[in-house]
Amino acid sequence: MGVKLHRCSNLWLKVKAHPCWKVQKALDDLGIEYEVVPGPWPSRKKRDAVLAGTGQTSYPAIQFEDGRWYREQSKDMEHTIREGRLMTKNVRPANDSNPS
Ligand SMILES: N[C@@H](CCC(=O)N[C@@H](CS)C(=O)NCC(=O)O)C(=O)O
Repeated sequence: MGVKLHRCSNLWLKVKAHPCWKVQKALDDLGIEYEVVPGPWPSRKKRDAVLAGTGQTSYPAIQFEDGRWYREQSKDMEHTIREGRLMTKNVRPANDSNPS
């Protein structure tokens, strides 16, 4: 199934300057399988999932299959994806004291 792309619901806005599209296009270009999870727009208050996962309310954000999340500025996320480093973002920190 791949990763989940949590993004805004303006799915029609496909221009480079649009943060969500920038990241979605990079996933497309790299052939990374993903599921789009459109969030509520514009209400930040209803963004419970992305807030719980990333500690903030902006999109886009990526959720890995094991439930971990990745969120940076969209331009940095794009670079990460295009450089083939997306999966390196799904590494549990060395000091994580709650392994499962
Ligand atoms: N500088 C941020 C901007 C992110 C951003 O504005 N995302 C939009 C969706 S495309 C959003 O969540 N806007 C509404 C909000 O911030 O509540 C980035 O590039 O990641």
